[in-house]
Amino acid sequence: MRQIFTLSILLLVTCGLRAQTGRPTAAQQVWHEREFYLFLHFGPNTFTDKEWGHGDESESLFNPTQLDCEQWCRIAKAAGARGLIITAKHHDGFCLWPSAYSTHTVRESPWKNGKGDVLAELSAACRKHGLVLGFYLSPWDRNHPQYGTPEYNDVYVNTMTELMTRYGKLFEFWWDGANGEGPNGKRQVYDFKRFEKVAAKLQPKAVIFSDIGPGCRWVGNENGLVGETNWGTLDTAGFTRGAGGPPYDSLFHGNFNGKTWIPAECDVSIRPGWFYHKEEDEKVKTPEQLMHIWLNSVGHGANLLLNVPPDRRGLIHENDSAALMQFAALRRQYFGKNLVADAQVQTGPRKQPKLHDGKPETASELLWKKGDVITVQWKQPQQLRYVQLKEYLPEGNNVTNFVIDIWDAEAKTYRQVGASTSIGPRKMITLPENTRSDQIRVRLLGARRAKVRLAEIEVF
Ligand code: FUL
Repeated sequence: MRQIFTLSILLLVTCGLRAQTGRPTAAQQVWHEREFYLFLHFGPNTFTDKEWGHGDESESLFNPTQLDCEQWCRIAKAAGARGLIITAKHHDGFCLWPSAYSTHTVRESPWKNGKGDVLAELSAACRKHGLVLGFYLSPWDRNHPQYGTPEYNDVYVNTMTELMTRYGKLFEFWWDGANGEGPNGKRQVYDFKRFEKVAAKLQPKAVIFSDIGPGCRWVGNENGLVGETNWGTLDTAGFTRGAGGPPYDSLFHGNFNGKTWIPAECDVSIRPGWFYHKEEDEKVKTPEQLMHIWLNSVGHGANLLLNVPPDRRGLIHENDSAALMQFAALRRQYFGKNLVADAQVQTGPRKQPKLHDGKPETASELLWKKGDVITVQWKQPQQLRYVQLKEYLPEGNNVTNFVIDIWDAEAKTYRQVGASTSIGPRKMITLPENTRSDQIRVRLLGARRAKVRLAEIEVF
């Protein structure tokens, strides 16, 4: 009896641990598919030209003249973004919704005579345009009188509850790491354990962003770049959010032996600042700069959160919108035609239809130790520039090392044109310019285990 009891405890513990052994949860798998979404920094700073408001800004400053969340959504959609995350509250404490737990909100502003709610308008627009929605709720609050006292944790939970119960399903929730002093000169000791519980209860499918997750991790920089070697796993033991976060290297690359799946999200602004400043109108990133970011974020298996701050009108500025449209056109031009559609894909004599059916949920098992090599063969030589591989997501990252060769018809031999390490959700390899061949092959040189499951191979 006792043995059975011990055995079941052991089983429970092992199964419990398995859920923690570095594989994405169902919610994280859905999150990975979001790939690219926009960040909206908007609030009093938009009107004062600051990046970090002090919290003493008058509510009367907040008065966008043409605020139009549908314009934001139309632009996001046309840019190929799948959603939006807005600063419901930044460090200055101003709430873009009429919170019952603050007196520093849209309700106290002249916008719509205090009857407006930016978040309600945005959630309606997102629903209409088929986009997902997320909120940034800064724990640091330079306005709230209770900041720096235990009561502020109640305030934070209450505002979080408003956000998580009023505006429909959220796909992500953002906990920024900044923790400065409040209006009374005190710093807050955040009750993150409690915040996590509330989030898990109210929005169990929302992925929570922070330096240590639990849903996804900061990548250690604000340039929109993640390491070419990018493990979805992270070790959080001993680390806290903010100043006590994991070292840069861990955030940038993940931890190969990390226990928990906490994948990277790359956040970056299309302008030098996070908030709109007129003097930055000519400093919007070019489509080529955005493409560089894309290849080094999405192309390395991370999600990309690109900030496009609305201006004082409450509109996305023409220059930002133009850059986004050209960036989308560039992606269509680069990745519009997957050449694998007209190719034979095999490992040895075995055809591998699941590797190029466009469905990441179907995968082929490869025995890399037995030398399984994927070959992609065309009837005619092709101009080749990018190869993208995807592992079967429910199993996390397993490949550790692979190379790409092309058949060199003149030299009658294979020639290596690319090599990399992790794959996970995605890995895009840029081949040398003017690569031309009728055959490429992918050789797996290392993995965590003898069998790996690949979901897709794409060639552009
Ligand atoms: C940082 C904040 O301090 C910045 O103002 C901005 O919101 C950025 C995304 O996160 O930590």
